[in-house]
Amino acid sequence: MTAQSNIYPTAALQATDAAHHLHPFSDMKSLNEEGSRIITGAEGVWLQDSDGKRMMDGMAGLWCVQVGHGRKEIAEAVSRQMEELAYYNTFFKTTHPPAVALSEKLAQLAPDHMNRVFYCSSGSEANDTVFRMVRHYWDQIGQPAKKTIIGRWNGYHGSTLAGTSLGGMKAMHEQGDLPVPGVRHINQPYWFGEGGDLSPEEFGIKVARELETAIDQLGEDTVGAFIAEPIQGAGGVIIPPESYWPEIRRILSERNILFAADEVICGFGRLGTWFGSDYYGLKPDLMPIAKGLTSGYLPMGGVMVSDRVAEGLVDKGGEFYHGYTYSGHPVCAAAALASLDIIEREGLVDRVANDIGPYLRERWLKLNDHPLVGEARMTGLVGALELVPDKTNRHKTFPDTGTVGTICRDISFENGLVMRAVRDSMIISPPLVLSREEADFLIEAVVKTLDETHHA
Ligand code: PXG
Repeated sequence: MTAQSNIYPTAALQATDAAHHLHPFSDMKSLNEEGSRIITGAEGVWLQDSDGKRMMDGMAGLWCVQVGHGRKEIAEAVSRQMEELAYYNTFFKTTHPPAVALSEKLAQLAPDHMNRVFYCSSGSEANDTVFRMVRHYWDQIGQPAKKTIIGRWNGYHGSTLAGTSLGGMKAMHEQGDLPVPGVRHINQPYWFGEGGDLSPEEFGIKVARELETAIDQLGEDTVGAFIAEPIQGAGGVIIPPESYWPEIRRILSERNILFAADEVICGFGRLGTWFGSDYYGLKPDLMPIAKGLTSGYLPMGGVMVSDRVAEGLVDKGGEFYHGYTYSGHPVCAAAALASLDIIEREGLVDRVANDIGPYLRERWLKLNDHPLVGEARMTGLVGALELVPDKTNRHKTFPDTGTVGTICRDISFENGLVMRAVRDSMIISPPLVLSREEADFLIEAVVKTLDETHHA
């Protein structure tokens, strides 16, 4: 990265930003008082801000920059596609080469029984598509009563009406009378926070069986689908106990409902497999994807569809009245193809499984010894640290939830590492190109940050 420090008028940009820009998920009053951090450039796993400060991007942007920042191959592919065909739609019996090529590529990468994709521009739109597709599918095959979708408390599926509703973020539901009708929630497999005195394995079985109970209470003939992230991301990197997914798989195999695995974060190598579903041996009917699909270089999402669902959507005939102006956008598709090409060429998925993933995990799990850490967990390249007031007692939490997490996050920034705080846990999800030296830097920055937070 060329060092262009201090050529940006930070204060003036902050003032204009405060005057005109409403940020997502932000308390605008306090943000405007404090001033936004202005990111001006990025290369590999490193960010640079308007004051010339260099920081490691421990969150891969927002869980999406799989191939790292500043990849010329993507910029060039995008530029070429812009010149050739910057936009055309995929409605009204048309398509274009990038959409065709990407669809074929995704069908090749996805689990064997998933061979089709419906495009949109984000993970939220992907889950709105899931919502409508589930109902359309059951209508098509003559079971229109199967409308209810079961999600999980503290799951995250986006910010649109359907995304918010399927997700289980109570604070989001409270703003505007959500969820919409026809959505139910069961508990999440969050052993550290909610497992009580059960062992992780007992707890995994217990919460999985809530799915069985919910289906039976609602009546199997009224339930259309269950939606879940293989590992919950925004909810705090909730890695389920080992007993959880096998028990869910059993329940799904005995009940006739669809399963949507939300792969927006777990997809494209994050867990050391192409999809989280591969990691856990799941057999989804629908797979919402976004983020890592283009490594965040351009906005694109989609829903991968199983052959079973395609029977209802395709073979039965009839139009699905659903689609977006930018469904399959040629330039976004070109970015996706270029990013997937890098992931394949550089063997990034295998690297996460067998090289940098285990390397970072071994060091991350040692953080369990720190006096502030109740649990360190990591799968692939996504991890969390539970900060606690008393490491001998998992049930004790800080009195003002979120305060210590926020302090720790701010100290981490100062130490040159961007981590995300969820309540009082610290999250990392770095780019898949992270080197061993960079992993060492990350761990050192975390140790320093934990020490300083502990003494703050
Ligand atoms: N599903 C999952 C599993 C997600 O993590 C979405 C859907 C929605 O995607 P879009 O592209 O509409 O944002 C997400 C997004 C955070 C954070 O702070 C997480 C997400 C988005 C923004 C912030 O952890 N996840």
